[in-house]
Formats: sequence, structure tokens, C-alpha cells
Amino acid sequence: MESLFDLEDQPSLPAGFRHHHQWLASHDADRLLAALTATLAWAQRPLVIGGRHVMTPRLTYWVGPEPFRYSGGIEPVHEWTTELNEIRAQATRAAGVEFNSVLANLYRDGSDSMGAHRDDEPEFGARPVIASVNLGATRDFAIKHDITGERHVIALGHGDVLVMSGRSQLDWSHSVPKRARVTQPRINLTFRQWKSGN
Ligand SMILES: O=C(O)CCC(=O)C(=O)O
Ligand SMILES: [Mn+2]
Repeated sequence: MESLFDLEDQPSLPAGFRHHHQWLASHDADRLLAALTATLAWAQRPLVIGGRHVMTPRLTYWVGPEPFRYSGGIEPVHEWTTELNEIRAQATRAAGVEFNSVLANLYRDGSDSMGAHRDDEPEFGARPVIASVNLGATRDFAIKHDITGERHVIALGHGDVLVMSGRSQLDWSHSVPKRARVTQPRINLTFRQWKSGN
């Protein structure tokens, strides 16, 4: 398998972002989408955003060595499942990085979303490597450079992976905006390295 870091440069994307179309074969992507939708104990979690108590505008499921605290909320630790382990093994082989955690997000339709943020919590280390695996509906992934304001929109489709590394979590924020035209669900899995605990 090609390394996720060795593919030719994609001049349209900034350093630290690599988008691989159809990284998963379509029959695997179909199978994994169905299994993950049915088997993960998906839930909305309370967050505090700008002093307001809100629920996540999507469903989540976290697996890692410790609970994950972000945006005033806590993701409790869940189990690795057969399918999550299968994708983790493939991502670990491809990226050459030992992923020990994953945040799974289920966007039920285009009214579910994720606000702009960076994944720069100290537990993910100084320069996090994140493999973001996508199943189901294509959604726009928007990135914005925090100083220059440069913006890109990456359409992440069924079976695609986006690898974020280098300064991606230091210089850029990212979001999944609402999209009224999207009527189908999408699952995104961000495999990460959790450096503390364990
Ligand atoms: O759904 C996505 O594409 C992004 C998810 C994300 O940014 C995260 O889980 O931190
Ligand atoms: Mn993120």
C-alpha cells in the first residue's frame, strides 16, 4: 500500500493536508458505513460554546486511553469495535503512525455540523498527525489559515481519507459547515495519537 505521506504533492492544498480519494474500496466503504452506523453507541454530548450550553450538532463516539475533554464537554471512553480496529490497522499501516484513539462523528444530514476549531489539545502532541476517514455523504471540509485568512474547501467523499500533519493544527482551523442540500448521513473517523496516560 502506498504510504499516505509519500504520494505526490497536491499543489492545490497547503502543506500538512493530503486528500486521498477512495482510499477504501467502495464495497469496504459500504460495509463499514452500514456496520458503524448500526453498532456504535452514538450519542449527543453537552458542550459549552461561548458561555452557552449546547448539545453537539452531531452524534459522537470516542475511543482512547482516557476521556477526551474539548469545548467544555467530555467524551467518555468506549470500546474498539471490529470495524474501528480494521480501519485503524489500515490507517496505521498506511501512515506509519500508531493510532491509539479515534473520534467518530455521525452527521445525520446537512443540518449537522462541526464548528471551526483546531485539534491542538496537548494530549495530541506538538504536531498532531490525524487520519480522517470518510464514509457516506460527501461533505465540505473548510480550512482557514488563522493569520493570512487563506481558505480552502475540500469535498470529502465516501472512502476518502484526509491526512493532517505538520503545522495543520497550529496554523489552520477547520470546520464542517451545515449544507442544506445534503440529505444523507455521513460518518467521519479522526484517528489520532493520544500521547499521555496509557
Ligand atoms: O467531520 C470531519 O470531517 C471533521 C471532524 C473533526 O474535525 C474532528 O473530529 O475533530
Ligand atoms: Mn477536528
